[in-house]
Amino acid sequence: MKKIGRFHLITDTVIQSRFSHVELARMAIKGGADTIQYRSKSGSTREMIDAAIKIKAMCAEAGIPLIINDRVDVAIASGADGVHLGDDDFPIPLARKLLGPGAIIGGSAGNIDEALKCLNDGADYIGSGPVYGTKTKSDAGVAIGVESIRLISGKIPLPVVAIGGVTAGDVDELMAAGAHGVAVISAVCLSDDPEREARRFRNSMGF
Ligand code: TZP
Ligand code: MG
Repeated sequence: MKKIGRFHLITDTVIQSRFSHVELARMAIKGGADTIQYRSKSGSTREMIDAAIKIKAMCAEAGIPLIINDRVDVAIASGADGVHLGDDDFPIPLARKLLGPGAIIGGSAGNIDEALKCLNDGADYIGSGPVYGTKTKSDAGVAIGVESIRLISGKIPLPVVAIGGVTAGDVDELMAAGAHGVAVISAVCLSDDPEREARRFRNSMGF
C-alpha cells in the first residue's frame, strides 16, 4: 500500500497573487504539509514544468510526495510522484498506463458512485468534496457535508482526503468521520502567514 499523505497543501495563484506556487510550497513544507499538490490553471506548459521541477526538488528534500493536478505530461516531465484527476480530466486508467504502478493517483469523488469508479479505475486515494462551502472552485458543486465523508470512508477501501472549505478547526470532525486526511487551498494560501497556518493544520492533525 502506498503511503498517502494526511495534509495536502494545494498551491494556487488564482485566489491570491502574493506568493508563487513555489513559494507556497516552500512555506507549506516548512509548516508541515506532508503532500504538495501543484495546481496551476494558467501559464504556459513550460512554466508549469519549471515550477513543478523546483517544487519536486523541495518535496524530495523533505521526503514528501508531489502530486500534479490534471497534467499527466507535467508530472512525467518533472519527475513528480503522481497526479490528481477529476472526472473531466485525463482518465485514471490511462494515467496509470503512462505513470506506472508506483505512481500515486488521486481521483475526485463527491458521492459513493464516483468513489467506486475511482476505486475500479485504480486510484490510490479519493479527494472527496466539497465537504463545506468553497469559493475557490466555482464549479465544485454543493457541499456534500461531513456525513458524506463518513459514508464514503466507510464503504470504499481507499484513503479519503476531504477537500473544500476545510479549516484547521474542521480537522477533528473530519478525522472522526473517517477521513484519512485533508486537502486545503484557501485556508493556507490566503493566510497572512501560510507557514504558520500550515503548522496549525499539522498540529491539529496530531502526526
Ligand atoms: N475541489 C473540490 S473543492 C476544491 C477543489 C479543488 C477547492 C478547495 O479549495 P478551498 O479553498 O480549500 O476550499
Ligand atoms: Mg482537475
